[in-house]
Amino acid sequence: MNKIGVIFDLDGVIVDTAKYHFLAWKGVANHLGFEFTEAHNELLKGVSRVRSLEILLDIGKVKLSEAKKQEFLISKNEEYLKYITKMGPEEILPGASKLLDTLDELGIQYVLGSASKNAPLILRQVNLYERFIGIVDGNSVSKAKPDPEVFLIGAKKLNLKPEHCVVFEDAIAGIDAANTAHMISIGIGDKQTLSNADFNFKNLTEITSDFIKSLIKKTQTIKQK
Ligand code: B16
Ligand code: MG
Repeated sequence: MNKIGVIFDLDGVIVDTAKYHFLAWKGVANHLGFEFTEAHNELLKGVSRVRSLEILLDIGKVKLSEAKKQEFLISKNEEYLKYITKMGPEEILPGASKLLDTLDELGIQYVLGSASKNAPLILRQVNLYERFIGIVDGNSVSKAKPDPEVFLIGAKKLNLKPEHCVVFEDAIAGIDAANTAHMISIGIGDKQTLSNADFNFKNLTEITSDFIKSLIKKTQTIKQK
């Protein structure tokens, strides 16, 4: 059997931290005097912290000095950490632990590929940190998704060619990054939103051992081309 490896996004795939990002960004917006809705929050999914602030300021049509932006980036993260440090294993999204078990059984290694600088802390909070053979997070990359850097570093950690890596992602930018890296992209969430993905599932409970085995076959076909 040919070897494949898996790269998991964090927020929206393993845990739902978007709700905590929302509460923290809403606090910033309200402080600046405008409303920030859940629909606005959709625009921040998979996007880096700095880019998230730029999007939020565009929504409120607010201009800030660089020094003020830094202050808000720090205060937003402090607020976000209040929620994160209360997280526990019960917040692992349905199907995630079982999928890791399936990968373990099949001898398939996995790493994390997240935009979040808080990714190691979050994985520790939910007791999953030790299961990943590598973590690529917002601290390890110079270019954010949709740039493929985060996943290409992940492939190096897996010691695999990009064509043999499978990416689980919930954000358009992440699917685009995986596709640009020539990896197999799996969209988790709304099929229409993630129409660029090679495969689509509502959530990880739908991923079966047979599906993973079919991906192994698929990569063998790629090799024979
Ligand atoms: P932090 P992911 C992303 O996580 C979130 O989806 C995105 O909303 C957030 O802005 C980004 O991490 C940065 O997070 O402020 O903790 O560094 O989906 O790439 O796992
Ligand atoms: Mg995500």
